Amino acid sequence: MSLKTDRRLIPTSMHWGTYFAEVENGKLVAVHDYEKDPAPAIIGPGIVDAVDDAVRVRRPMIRKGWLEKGPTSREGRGGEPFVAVPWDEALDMASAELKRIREQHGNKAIFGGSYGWSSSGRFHHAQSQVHRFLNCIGGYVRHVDTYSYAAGQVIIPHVVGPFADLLNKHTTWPVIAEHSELVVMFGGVPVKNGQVTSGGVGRHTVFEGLKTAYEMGVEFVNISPIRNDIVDLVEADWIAPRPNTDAALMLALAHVLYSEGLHNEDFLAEYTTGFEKFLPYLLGEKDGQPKTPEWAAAITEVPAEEIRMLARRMANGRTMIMTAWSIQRGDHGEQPFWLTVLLAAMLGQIGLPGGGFGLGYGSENGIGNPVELFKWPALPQGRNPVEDFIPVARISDMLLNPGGSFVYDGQTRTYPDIKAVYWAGGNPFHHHQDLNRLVKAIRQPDTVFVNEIWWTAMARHADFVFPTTTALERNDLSMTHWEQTIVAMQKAIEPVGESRHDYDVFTGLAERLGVADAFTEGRDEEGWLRHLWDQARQRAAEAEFELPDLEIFREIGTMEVLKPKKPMVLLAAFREDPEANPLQTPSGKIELYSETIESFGYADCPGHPMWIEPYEWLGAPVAETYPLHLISNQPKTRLHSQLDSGAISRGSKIKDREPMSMNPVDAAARGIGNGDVVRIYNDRGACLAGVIVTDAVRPGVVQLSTGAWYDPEEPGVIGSLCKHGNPNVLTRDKGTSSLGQGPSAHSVLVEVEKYHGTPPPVTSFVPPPIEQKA
Ligand SMILES: Nc1nc2c(c(=O)[nH]1)N[C@H]1C(S)=C(S)[C@@H](COP(=O)(O)OP(=O)(O)OC[C@H]3O[C@@H](n4cnc5c(=O)[nH]c(N)nc54)[C@H](O)[C@@H]3O)O[C@H]1N2
Ligand SMILES: Nc1nc2c(c(=O)[nH]1)N[C@H]1C(S)=C(S)[C@@H](COP(=O)(O)OP(=O)(O)OC[C@H]3O[C@@H](n4cnc5c(=O)[nH]c(N)nc54)[C@H](O)[C@@H]3O)O[C@H]1N2
Ligand SMILES: [Mo]
Repeated sequence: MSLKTDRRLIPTSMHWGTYFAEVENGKLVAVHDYEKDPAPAIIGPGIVDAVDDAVRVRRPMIRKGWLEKGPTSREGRGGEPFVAVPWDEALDMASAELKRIREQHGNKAIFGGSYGWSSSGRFHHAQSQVHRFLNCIGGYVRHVDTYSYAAGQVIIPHVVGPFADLLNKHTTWPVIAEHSELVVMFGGVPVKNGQVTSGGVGRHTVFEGLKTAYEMGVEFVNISPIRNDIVDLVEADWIAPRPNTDAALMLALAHVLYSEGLHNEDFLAEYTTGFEKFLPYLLGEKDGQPKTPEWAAAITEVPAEEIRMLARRMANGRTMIMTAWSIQRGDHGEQPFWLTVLLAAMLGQIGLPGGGFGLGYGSENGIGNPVELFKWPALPQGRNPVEDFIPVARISDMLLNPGGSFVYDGQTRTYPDIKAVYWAGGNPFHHHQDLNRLVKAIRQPDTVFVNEIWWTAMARHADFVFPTTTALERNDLSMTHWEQTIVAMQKAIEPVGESRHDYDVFTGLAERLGVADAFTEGRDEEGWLRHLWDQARQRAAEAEFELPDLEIFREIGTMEVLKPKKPMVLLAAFREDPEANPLQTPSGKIELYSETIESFGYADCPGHPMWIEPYEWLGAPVAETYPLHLISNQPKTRLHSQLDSGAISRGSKIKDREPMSMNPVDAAARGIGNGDVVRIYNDRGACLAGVIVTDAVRPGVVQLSTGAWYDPEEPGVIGSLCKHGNPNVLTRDKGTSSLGQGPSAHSVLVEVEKYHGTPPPVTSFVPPPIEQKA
């Protein structure tokens, strides 16, 4: 159906696809997939009922204790009723409080890190909005890096150069199909994750990429605790090591390559530095332990002979090593990423079509998706004069230890003393580890401000909740550098309840704080969209392609642009001429030993890659008490916590709980059957879940996706049982290492028991108690 024949089909974009919204009498009745998309996501229709469901925030809200007693009443956060307040009053009070905090404590008392995925659309992007607003009032403490790949973002620049640049230039699927003979995947290539690209998706190409490669004879090896991290179609061999032992497995592969003379010495000499510094460790000359397949077999539980065969197979032809981002989201997650590069360097195929390595194929649709690189315009965020920052996942540490010190990538810094937290477009009660610790931490600041669409757990732990619109309620432009599709997003329905765009919330605050002109530059939504589109057209002209004027773009709704002019091969230019195209590392080469990292003196991330035991894994002593490794991977039916209240996600639940997969052996040992409700627990917390018994999960491992809305039995009480199944009540809040300080969500052990009796009802999709203002 095209826009021209049916006026009620309205183009829009979400992180999981391009859609045409069908609207009847002002109500969203369906979203139709993009006709050029070969494999639309299953997530999409979840928006249809969620968009105006009972758990939307419909009016500005203030926590009752805050309204009555002001910022001294912090203990009630998360457990008290809210009071619905008229917009003007709420904005007056919020701006007065921001003013007080700035005057008494300065802007370095405001945390505006505000991590999160928000929604697609360049103008209404909530993070850009909140950062721009906070910069207009004098700045804020920011975060660096992401939950997705923080450890990778810090280690990779020391080894091969800037991370974003590397991701942008990954070898594309068609090249892999044509040239690879073997694809070895650590963490698989889960098509479920390829449903999304941050900023929007046009054509979903992961499945088609895998299928074409398979049909052209490429062989696949899936190294993962979970078999269906790769589609059955490609008939991958499955190797299921204990979770978090990939570094040991990679070292043993390197040992075989070296001891059997299968490594490429010329490549190592010409394109890398430091192999000789790593070698004594590999051979056990320093610690007396050669990193042989037998050594790795005891750690990984993969038979030594299987490791040997795999190494030989990898050296036998054109091999692409793919490592999922998940592999670095564990304790010492820097190591397997560094070792991925090292293994590929030993094979000597980096920069050749179909060879080398890739980080995050399948983690998002954008990796390997053929698209010519282009810098689309974005809402300018202004300048932030505050120098303080934290590594993104150190939020609880910061709130609980003001003035305390932390290390990060060679620096020693101090945690600021935070009095105000402002969140827009993210959900820390989804993304952060050890939620019981976060419940405690979120009580430290004087005041917590949140812009939210729904009553997420973050909104419930705020003092001020400003109801915001979804992308369907506004006009925008979707244009992202990992996709060929751009979309003239158009408002499909009126704002639900009294919700406003983030832009209008911040304009209201900016007016009261005397910075409206700086924030708006005199533009409204339409003014900004024209401004951004003009910039896009100008840049396009410079890059020698054409974009029409906005009216025409809106008329056609979507466009395909930036088809690659030639096949893309990662690091091809470097390989062709390393002198002319050096890497942005100290040596200009791939660093298999880093003098810089060595100089930091970190025991948990030394100068060359190593196997360092995670704090929790199946080989640790605590496995006697908690014998199951919990994999809290990305959900198939939603994006993180987004659309958990919608029909698609709720349709996947078991007795209203988030599904947890476990091996038949582990289930039988505990008297647990398919469809049972279980309690998952460790020393940090407990949650309920509904069981799927399946041999797709390795024994000793349970899988519970992220994203079920945190639903404490007693709201606001630390240690309360999560009735719904949020894995972050179980995960540990520890940085990957002194270097990256990334989240280590994939390193966690638990025990599981059958839940007897009637489980308490799930209440996450019912708003908290709300009182009307007298
Ligand atoms: N245990 C465990 N935890 C993990 C992970 C893991 O593997 N295991 N993965 C981590 C990773 S990789 C990530 S990226 C994070 C993701 O963490 P988040 O990005 O924080 O998760 P989302 O659920 O996408 O949160 C986005 C929030 O923004 C709101 N929102 C959407 N659009 C708008 C808007 O326009 N305006 C406003 N004001 N709000 C909006 C949504 O309603 C939602 O509540 O989670 C991390 N957490
Ligand atoms: N549908 C959907 N897609 C998404 C998201 C979503 O929320 N929903 N989130 C998006 C985001 S923000 C990100 S960052 C990416 C993340 O992409 P990834 O980091 O790749 O995602 P995960 O699902 O955490 O992990 C992928 C697989 O790695 C395996 N794995 C976990 N730990 C280990 C280990 O120690 N060793 C080995 N060998 N394998 C392991 C697990 O079996 C898991 O299924 O996904 C994106 N895609
Ligand atoms: Mo992520």
